[in-house]
Amino acid sequence: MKPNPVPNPHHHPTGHQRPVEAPDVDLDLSPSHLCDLELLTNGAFTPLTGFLNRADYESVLADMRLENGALWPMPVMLDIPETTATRLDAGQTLGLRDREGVLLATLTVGDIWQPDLRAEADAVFGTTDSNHPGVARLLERTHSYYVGGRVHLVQPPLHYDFPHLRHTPAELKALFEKRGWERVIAFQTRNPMHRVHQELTFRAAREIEANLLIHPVVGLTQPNDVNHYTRVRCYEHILKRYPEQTTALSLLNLAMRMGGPREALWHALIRANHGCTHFIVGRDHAGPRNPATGEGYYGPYDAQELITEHRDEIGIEMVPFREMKYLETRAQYVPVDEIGPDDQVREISGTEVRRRLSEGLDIPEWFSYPEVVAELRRTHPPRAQQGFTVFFTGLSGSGKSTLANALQVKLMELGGRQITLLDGDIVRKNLSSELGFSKEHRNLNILRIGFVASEITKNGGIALCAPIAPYTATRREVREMIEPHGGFIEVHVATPLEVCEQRDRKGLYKKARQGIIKEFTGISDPYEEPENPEMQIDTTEMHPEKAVQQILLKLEHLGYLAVD
Ligand code: PPS
Repeated sequence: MKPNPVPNPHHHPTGHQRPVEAPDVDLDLSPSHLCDLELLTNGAFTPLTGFLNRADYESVLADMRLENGALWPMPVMLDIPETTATRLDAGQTLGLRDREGVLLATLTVGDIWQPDLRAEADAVFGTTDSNHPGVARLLERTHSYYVGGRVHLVQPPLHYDFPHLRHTPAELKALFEKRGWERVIAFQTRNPMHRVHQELTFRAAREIEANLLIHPVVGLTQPNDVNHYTRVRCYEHILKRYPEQTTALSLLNLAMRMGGPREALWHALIRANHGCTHFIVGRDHAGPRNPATGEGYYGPYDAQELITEHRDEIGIEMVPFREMKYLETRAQYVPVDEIGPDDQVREISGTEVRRRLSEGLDIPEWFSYPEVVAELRRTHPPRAQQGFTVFFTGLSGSGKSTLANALQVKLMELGGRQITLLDGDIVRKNLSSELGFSKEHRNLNILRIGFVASEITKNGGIALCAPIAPYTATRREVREMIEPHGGFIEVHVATPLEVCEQRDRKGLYKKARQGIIKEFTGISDPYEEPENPEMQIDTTEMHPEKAVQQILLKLEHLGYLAVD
């Protein structure tokens, strides 16, 4: 097949470049800002014209409306560090740049303020629990200032991946028009589509006599989701399973917040802006589960209820999705309310799919099309072929380095994968030589380790990390960087402070007690104990060899060492 040499002109920077005056201040946008900016400037977030100013923000939090009364459930905010905020004044121009420094848009500075992020979390997500991914991002990864103001596009962000599947709302409307599609039902997803999704979308479209738009989110989703490259290849396969000319696929560069009902209402408005007339909303739409309890943060049908409350003003009709299940007895999927007492239901949960992929086990054809399963297997090889990171955390002198070194030798003895040891001291010498021990510097140090370990893991190697890593939020961030690429095994080396201090191998505790070393972990600086580590090891009584055996058994149990 000939490669497509001419990218879509709507995504090509040179086609749109105009000379612009140099902005007063510049800002490098984060991945989620980039998503928001794209949808703000291409019409997907109509009626917004920029990042929210303070009055709109407060009104959205309180009433899900802009100050002028327009329904808008989700704050779209530009957070900036204090160093940028103090250099900005209302009326100035802020340059919004991508990661390469390309100027994508300018913002005419309106309000600059310090938001109460906990109040925002409570209003938008109904919780301040950091196990909720939207809350975690808001409370742990948001700068302390917001700046609002109208944005002016300089050039749209450029996408090199799947340009043929990206459409602005105007392009999508034109496509529907060209194909003569008057009723279009949109299906939102952040997961691979299996047979059940194909069945339910096909049924929904047939029942309301509409054409179908598969409209997956490819911006930001949950940290552990299947990456969008793999998903899009799966969607392209499944598209061929619909009757020809009935269904289209388009990618939405949305940064999801996982805000359940508010998010679902927002999704509906976005689909209305893309020219869709109907929108499928199922159970638990955009609602994450609390990993600590396994429970959802929202009622399974809260999203449907909230949309129903606003049905008259959203400009799109919701099609509530009835859950469907596969009946062995009838060899087909049917809505749950049509299942009889003698029908034999078959089910495979998402967790079970991941288990089967990670162990290289069969996934039956009634559950997913073989070409979709093959695609998933390409990116999710069995665990025995994946990379992984063992992340030791604990006090100075707890035994992290000893265990990491011993584990390295044992793993080398087993062979098979390349191993890199990222010990606290080694890293501080090579990667982080300019850093001290303030909270900020420690976090920077850990994120660097996380970055290197995630690259190693992604490439199928083993990273053994052994820093103190005293802060829970940073350890979580590292986990989120690594888990999409392979294993992350957090080992809390829980040797008590008294024992570490008694050992005092490097004489540091003595100096810390004398005040010669400041900010010393456990003495004059905090250590937040891990809440749910994969393993906890106290080296007070345990010989390193025994401890390493336990880690090896754990790795084997998780499937990372299995021979195939
Ligand atoms: S952190 O918090 O994860 O960034 O720390 P880390 O990079 O692991 O570095 C810890 C090693 O530095 C020595 N050291 C200190 N530790 C804690 N607090 C203070 N103030 C401090 N100053 C120096 C210490 O030897 C640590 O090594 P380990 O192997 O943990 O004993």
